[in-house]
Amino acid sequence: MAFQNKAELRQYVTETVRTAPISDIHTHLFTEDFGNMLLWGIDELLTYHYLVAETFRFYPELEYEAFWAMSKREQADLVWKTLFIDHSPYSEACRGVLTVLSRLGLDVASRDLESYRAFFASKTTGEYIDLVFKLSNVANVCMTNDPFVDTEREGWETLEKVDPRFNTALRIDPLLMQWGEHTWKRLKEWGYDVEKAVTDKTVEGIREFLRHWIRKMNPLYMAVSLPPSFRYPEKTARGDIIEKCIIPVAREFDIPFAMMIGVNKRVNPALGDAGDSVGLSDVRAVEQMCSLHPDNKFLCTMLARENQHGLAVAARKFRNLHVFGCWWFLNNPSLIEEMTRMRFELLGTSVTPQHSDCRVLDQLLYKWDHSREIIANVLSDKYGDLYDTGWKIKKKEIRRDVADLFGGAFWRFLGKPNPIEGAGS
Ligand code: RAT
Ligand code: ZN
Repeated sequence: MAFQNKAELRQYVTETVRTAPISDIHTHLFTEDFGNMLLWGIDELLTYHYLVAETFRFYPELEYEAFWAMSKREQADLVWKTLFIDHSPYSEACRGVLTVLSRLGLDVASRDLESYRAFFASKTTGEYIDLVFKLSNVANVCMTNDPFVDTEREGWETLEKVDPRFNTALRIDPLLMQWGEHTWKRLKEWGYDVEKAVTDKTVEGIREFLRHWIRKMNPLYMAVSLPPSFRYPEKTARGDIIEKCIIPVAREFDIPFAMMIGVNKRVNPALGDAGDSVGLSDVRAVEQMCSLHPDNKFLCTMLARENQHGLAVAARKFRNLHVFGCWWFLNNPSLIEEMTRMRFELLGTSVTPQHSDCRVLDQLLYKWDHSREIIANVLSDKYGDLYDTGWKIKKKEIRRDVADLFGGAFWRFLGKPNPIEGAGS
């Protein structure tokens, strides 16, 4: 039955977006098998690096080392006192903590940190994973699997089967960003016949390394975070490794190369993970990549707000490019709204408007709740514009489109079946 008015249409869109299962295509979450690498609970939520950065702003005299020397619980206490009690917690990262508590049924009004701690202490990891997946209605997440991290590499040695709710992504930053400094030595230690120069022998060694991890992890894509200075093609070890190793191996296994571009790493190293910043990047590099390698697939997200329009236009030119997410400093309501509106106008449903980037499992609850609300609003406006032309949108078409935006378009781009059963029907 057709919608009688725009209010009815909006209500249906909102409900559909609120309840659609999601494939979250980029997170830093892990399965239970990886032990401590999977972060969850109130102390992890409060010490999320986004909140650590905000806390330091209130203490010009606090030594960075003094903060890092505190226990996790002490750090969380300080963040709570500073950002939630001494000041109002309306920054997006703070608000997120409160959304999580509220979604778990905890009494946010009580401001009783100890009672929240008691709630988490009563849960086992397995139980809590089930609960968060259920409450967030996220069907599956993609991990960030970095073989250069020792604990992760060791984890893979004994892992037999990966929990099907967790997909894998092979993350290769050190291969591209620090080859000449130390990565070549690590590969050599691991038995690959490589040298510092990117010679034919090195190329073959790196390819073997990639093949080994792709066979082991079965990743959906290979990913890297790149600085604003990234150009392509470029006459550097990085440019050579991309061209001679990443591109052919990605094609061999038919997986995309995901470029996350725009991070100025460690502008304030004392802040640790919170010390990275943003810079304007070159969309032309992405266009060149897509143009020079038409038989490869590329995923891309960029960190600077100013790059978003160019990137969406690039995706109109290159069908081997799939744009995703409102990344990191862009994951704020005002910017999600602006970017989503612009992307829908330029790309229709052939985009993945959001990923969560969760580092703490519980964050699935807030990141997706907040984004669902914005996406529903933008989508309602867009269908409303169609309604005004006399176009009669059907409910099943809305369900189809929403399923595309929450993973369907991504899986189609990969050329793999969407694991969410009956998605969009
Ligand atoms: O958003 C973040 O947590 C960042 O620290 C990064 O991890 C970023 O998302 C990345 O994947 O490099
Ligand atoms: Zn990330």
